[in-house]
Amino acid sequence: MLSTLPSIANSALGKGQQNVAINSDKADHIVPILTGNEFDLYVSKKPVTVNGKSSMATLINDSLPAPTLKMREGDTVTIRVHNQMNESTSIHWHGLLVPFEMDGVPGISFDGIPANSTFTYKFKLKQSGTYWYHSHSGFQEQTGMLGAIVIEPKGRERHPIEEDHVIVLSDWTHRDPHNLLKLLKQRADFDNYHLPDFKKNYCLISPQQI
Ligand SMILES: [Cu+2]
Repeated sequence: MLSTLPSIANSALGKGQQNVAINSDKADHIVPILTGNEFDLYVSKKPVTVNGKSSMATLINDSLPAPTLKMREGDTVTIRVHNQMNESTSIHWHGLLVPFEMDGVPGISFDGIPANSTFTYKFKLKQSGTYWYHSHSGFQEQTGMLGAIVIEPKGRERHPIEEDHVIVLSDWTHRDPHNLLKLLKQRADFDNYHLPDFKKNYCLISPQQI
């Protein structure tokens, strides 16, 4: 299975590299795929360059978006999340049926993963399919902390396929997400350039009547 991100990014960070260049006009971005039943995810804040402009991102294993996790139904998976940031973090396993204490939403069943510490998630996979995971802390998801999960069925695929591709799509803003939320609270249509234009639409239907 390949996990590709055409038209968003060109490369994950190389080891020891401090800045990752993301070019929306390059179509060769490959997101790392981690497989098995034990995973180590390292969360860090690093500067990324998107379309020539630098901003801070929240990366897992230096990848934007986060690596695709490939698992197998019926396995018990152990996922160690190493928080290398000076702020707390969390991971929500979106759509997965997990024990409540493994759900990963701070304030409900756990307190989050404190700065510079490790939390180990462990749960049995009771389902198969394609899902995603993301931070549930601060604006870390908005700054790149999200990725895909693929759980292969225990038995045979219902519809056998030769190749499986996962595409992750997300928005990117150079604006600080705290600031963006503040602006959206002041004006709900802030940054929305696609509002319906009644006059223009009506013109298309009946130009002579306007
Ligand atoms: Cu979620």
